[in-house]
Amino acid sequence: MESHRARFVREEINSTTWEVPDKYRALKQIGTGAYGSVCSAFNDKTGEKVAIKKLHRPFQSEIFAKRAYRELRLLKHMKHENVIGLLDVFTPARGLEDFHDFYLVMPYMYTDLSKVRGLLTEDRVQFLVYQMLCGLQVCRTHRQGHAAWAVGPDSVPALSFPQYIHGAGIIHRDLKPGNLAVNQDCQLKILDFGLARHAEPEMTGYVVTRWYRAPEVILNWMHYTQTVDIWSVGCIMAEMINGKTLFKGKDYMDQLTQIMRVTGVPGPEFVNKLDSQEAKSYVSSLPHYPRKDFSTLFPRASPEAVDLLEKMLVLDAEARLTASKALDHAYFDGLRDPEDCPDPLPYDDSYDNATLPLEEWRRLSFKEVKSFVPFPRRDSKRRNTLTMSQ
Ligand code: N61
Repeated sequence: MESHRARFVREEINSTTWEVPDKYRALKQIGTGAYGSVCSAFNDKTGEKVAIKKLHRPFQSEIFAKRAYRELRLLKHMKHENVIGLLDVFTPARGLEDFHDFYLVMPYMYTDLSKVRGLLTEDRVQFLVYQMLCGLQVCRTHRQGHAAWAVGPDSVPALSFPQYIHGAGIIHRDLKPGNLAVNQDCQLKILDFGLARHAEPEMTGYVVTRWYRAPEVILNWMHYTQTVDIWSVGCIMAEMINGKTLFKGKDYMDQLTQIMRVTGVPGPEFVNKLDSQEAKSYVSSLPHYPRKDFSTLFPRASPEAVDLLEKMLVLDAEARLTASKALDHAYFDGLRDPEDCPDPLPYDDSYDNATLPLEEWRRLSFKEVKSFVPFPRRDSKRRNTLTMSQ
């Protein structure tokens, strides 16, 4: 079946073997973790700089294989300029028999929001938040997590990762400045580096992995929905305006305390929505706090920006704005263009919930690699007038 198989070259990079078509030159490792590593490279045929991700032994277990398959499916699906997408995917394997690795190729992104220092002007904040919301809008989701509230012996809620039950759609759950790639011209793409495990140590203590997470996610309060990502957008927008992290908790409890000092302690209508008795009793036991005045909290922000933040940073996930409602907000008047937010394509996530034998994940992944068709690139249009530098 194979007609024009590319010539592959093999190279050792930081004790990992990379086997890539010879058009990819000058590989340099730019990230690594338990789940894989990423190299920058040049595509000799097009002259463009790319990022190539190699998963670490993707078929070592059912869990790794399912994760690998999911990333491949998600990236293949994404065809919007505010979400990372795939330029190419390849495997050096000649057939299913020797298929053990695949490589994901995407546009190289020069930096991310965590590396952008200093205060951002209002037009930049507005444009960046607008792009985050357009990106999220195409990921539009109805997926829900089932969460259990677990309280440890010292009354610190323990983290128990949710298993997804879902409909169609994609929830990021880990939106933070480091997962928002930006280029010099202020163009933003949502991605998910996800190279490290987000198990206990990464989520404990004074860590960025928790500062942008919605309270219902970090504390496993309830089934959660797409608005967990809107909470993160609120935190990121607040940080861009004030130049410092809004909820820099030193542990779970401190994080929750800091959040409630801003949002206020919720009343009984909210407590009733919590799934577990422990969660209910904990929240009802808190001393009453009023909601902070957001215009005092964000003195540099315009009234529209303050109003949008007030509607995103709401403790009750059901009362938080959705991406599409947020895009309708007056803050984006003058920026809004229906072309930026095409209707999302249906995403078949029926495998996301499946338990399959390893060999089946491997077979499905092989099929996805082989059926990849590159997406015609659309030139970044209009509004290239903004830059990240002052
Ligand atoms: O971004 C991913 N994977 C990914 C994206 C998503 C959604 C945003 C669609 C939800 N889910 N997942 C799992 N992978 C990835 C990210 C960064 C990367 C390599 C792979 O490294 C670079 C990419 C571009 N430029 C520099 C580094």
